[in-house]
Amino acid sequence: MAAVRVMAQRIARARRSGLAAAAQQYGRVIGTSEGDDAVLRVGTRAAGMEKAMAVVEEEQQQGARNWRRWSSGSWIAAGAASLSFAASTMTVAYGKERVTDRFSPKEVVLYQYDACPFCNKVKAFLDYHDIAYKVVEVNPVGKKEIKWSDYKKVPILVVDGEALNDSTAIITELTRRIQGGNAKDLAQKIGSDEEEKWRSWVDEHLVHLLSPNIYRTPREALQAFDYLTTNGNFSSIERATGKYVGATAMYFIGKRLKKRHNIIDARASLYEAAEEWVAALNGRSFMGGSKPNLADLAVFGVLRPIRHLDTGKDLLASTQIGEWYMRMEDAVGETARLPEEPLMGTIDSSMKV
Ligand SMILES: N[C@@H](CCC(=O)N[C@@H](CS)C(=O)NCC(=O)O)C(=O)O
Repeated sequence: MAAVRVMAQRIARARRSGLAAAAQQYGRVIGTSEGDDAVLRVGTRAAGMEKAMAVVEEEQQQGARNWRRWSSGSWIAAGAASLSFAASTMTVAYGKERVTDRFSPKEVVLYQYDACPFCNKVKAFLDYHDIAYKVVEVNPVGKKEIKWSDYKKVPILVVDGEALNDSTAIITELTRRIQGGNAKDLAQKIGSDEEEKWRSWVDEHLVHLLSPNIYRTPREALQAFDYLTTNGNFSSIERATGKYVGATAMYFIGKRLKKRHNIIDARASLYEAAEEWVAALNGRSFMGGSKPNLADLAVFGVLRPIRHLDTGKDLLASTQIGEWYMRMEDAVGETARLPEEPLMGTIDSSMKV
């Protein structure tokens, strides 16, 4: 238990140095901004968490014991799903929908957190339409990269100097521009009723199932934070401490969010949502028919960052969503993200949709 005591002392030090507040920021990366106050409260309570850390330690040991057995089982299932998919789609190839003839901005810059589901919705849209974009990875603790913006969440998409906020609004606006519609005509219909209904379902239902799942157990919370801190923009001190402080805080927050959204069993609810989506496809390759529509891109976008976590692997192995998911991977294809280079141009933050 010495290790647990050391961990509790470290967390207490982290609390004093303001890292509990940082945990709040880490948690938002995948978890959305809901439950912020709760994250802070739980984070600052972390000093007295010997018991919780003992659970983490026990879970980690148990996890290590089960790891080989678990992961091989899950890979076999995923492998079987891919094989059956390969067999069933041998003659069908899905591809991007290129729009450069209708929409070709000079510079598109996405301010994001790499693992944020909303940012990944926007990336799925840009990748699928092959709209080249640069990425600025925002540090969730200081957010200095978006100091210029009044809007303090990500994603923010800057299109030729004009800042667009909110994933759904960004995608709607880009679609309107691709379709050549009038940007000011908000009544103009973008998609079918079905498409709009399922886009809302993603924002109002599906995203809320992510945090309770990826932070479901202490081991999964650590796995998620390992991924977040490895891929996100963090200083080395934030990276070293954030994983433990953040994972601990989010483990408890995941439980609160579960309650808030009336989720009894996080995995069961996620599986149910996946089956609901597959049922809505009703035998179609995509909700959009032979090619993805905005609902397909939204579901795919929010699931993509959890794909390689336990939640994502379980989801593909335990539900029928795998075949559609792989068709989406095919259709969305390679990323349209440009290699990094210093940013040019100016940002007009007063122009928003
Ligand atoms: N409705 C927004 C939600 C965006 C959102 O909540 N983003 C989170 C990251 S996943 C965020 O920026 N939270 C605030 C923060 O990190 O301070 C959208 O669809 O873009």
